[in-house]
Amino acid sequence: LEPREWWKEAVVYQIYPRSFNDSDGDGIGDIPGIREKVDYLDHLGVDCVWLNPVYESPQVDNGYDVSDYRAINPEYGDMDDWERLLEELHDRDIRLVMDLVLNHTSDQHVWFQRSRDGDEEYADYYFWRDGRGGEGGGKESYPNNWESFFDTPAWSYDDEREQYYLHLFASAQPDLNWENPTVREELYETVNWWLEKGIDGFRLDVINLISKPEGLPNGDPQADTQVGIDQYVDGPRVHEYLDELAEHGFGDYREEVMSVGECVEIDPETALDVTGRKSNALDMTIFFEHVELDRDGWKYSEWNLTDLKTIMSKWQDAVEEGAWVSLYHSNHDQPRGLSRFGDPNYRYESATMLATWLHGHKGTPFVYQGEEIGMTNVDLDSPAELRDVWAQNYWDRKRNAGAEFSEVADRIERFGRDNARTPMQWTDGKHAGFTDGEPWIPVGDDYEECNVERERERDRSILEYYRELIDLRHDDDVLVYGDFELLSPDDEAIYAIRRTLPAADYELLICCNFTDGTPTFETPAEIDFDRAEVALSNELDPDRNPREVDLRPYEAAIYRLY
Ligand code: TEU
Repeated sequence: LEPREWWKEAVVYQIYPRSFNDSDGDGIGDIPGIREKVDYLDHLGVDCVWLNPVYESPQVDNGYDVSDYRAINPEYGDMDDWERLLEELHDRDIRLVMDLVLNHTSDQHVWFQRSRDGDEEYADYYFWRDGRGGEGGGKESYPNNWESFFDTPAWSYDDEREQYYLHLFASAQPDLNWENPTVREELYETVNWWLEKGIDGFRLDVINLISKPEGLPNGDPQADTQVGIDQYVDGPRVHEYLDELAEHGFGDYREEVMSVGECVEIDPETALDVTGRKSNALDMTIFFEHVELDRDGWKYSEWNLTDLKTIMSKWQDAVEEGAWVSLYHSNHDQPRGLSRFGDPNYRYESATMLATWLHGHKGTPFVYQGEEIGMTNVDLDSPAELRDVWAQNYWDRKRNAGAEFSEVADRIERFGRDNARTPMQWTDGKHAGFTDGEPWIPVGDDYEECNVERERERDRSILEYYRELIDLRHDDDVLVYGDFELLSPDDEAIYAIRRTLPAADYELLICCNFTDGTPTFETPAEIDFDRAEVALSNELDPDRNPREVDLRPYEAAIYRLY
């Protein structure tokens, strides 16, 4: 067995605080609201909570624009509330991982304010550049041709400092200049400050964007995604910075904490580099290839199951070589996995199938709030319902080019980030039990049917299935540490996995029907079903001999083969 690590054995539950539970009726989720649900998390059996940013922030990007790293956003509560939450989680053996945004701050951060005011000490905290052809002018005058992740140029002009500043996300999120050693030290101190408060790790936001190449050279104008991506992703000093972060930021906490790096555009080779081969700050990466399968920016592109198999297998090979990963199909940036890879018409079957499929791989499973009750994408009635800055920018750009909303609505409904950010559906009561006030974002239409309370009343519920799946992982080393083998790679309907561990006296077979049809599962000849035991299944009659059986729509099962 490879060395045991708590974060390999754990299931992580992701909380998007703005939309989880509102305790004070202002329509915005908060930390006391999370505390009311700690027993819910305990019952579900998760081992760790990843909390999206709760720091002081003007909330242009819902907290990814931090104005004070050491204060709690007043809408969410205060530091006492946060400390109490930590304590209550720890009382139930649930760990807490904070989301650190070190690539950029808010433009309301005092560092940026001073930097824009021309304060000497802060002058180089950010990337300030003169325009190329006259100040404040059009596109031609930007310092280079880079574009942001959010559908705008990567530069904005500041009237005060009379220069452009770089932002790889919204214009209210200026990029920090990691070239400046003082900036780095400030950030490492912040990291250490949080660790001393007793947290159990970090999810590091867009951590592979922190190093920009010297001279900020132009990007390839023909790039598939935004221009500049070939320059600012995995920059030249990224490993040096990561090692420094591990040493100065994590320090003595390095071994015990979990460190998850969100790495945009990452491939398996780079994942191996950042999880130990070249630098040592990350235990695992969040990769993107599987959630980019069906899209090209805002455009839909057809996908099929064999492509998903190819991508996942490639990443499972990387895990085998040492690049541990976060396993997820949903998060706060992605449309709901159930709407995307499953079928809301088969809510129970396809939500549980996707869970089985995901947890069947090698890596640490992440459950995004609402996934465990089968929440889906939402309809968008008008641009007034848009909350996400990225979707708003996209719509602005299209509108300026003369488009009608109806021309972009489909795409935003399919891929918009607001899909994942609607309030958690607790009950069939007013606003789904999320708030007594007016929710900051509309509640999903299906809340009467899809909510925690209803799930608890059902004989077979998605919620209970998740509980059992998580429980299964807790005493199954094969599920955590077993080698991964993909079976029937060419099958377009069935995704089947075999997990083996030399030390165990059984192996696992995970079988998932990704369709609403009834395909036949032709078990590979080497698999002996004579002594198969069903560990978990979403099928009422799972004991029928799985060899050459017709699967039911979205059927999923985990078998133990002795
Ligand atoms: O996300 C980075 C990122 O790459 C996404 O914005 C991505 O481009 C988009 O969701 C399409 O998949 C992180 C955070 O998770 C996100 O919420 C923040 O908006 C962003 O960084 C900036 O901090």
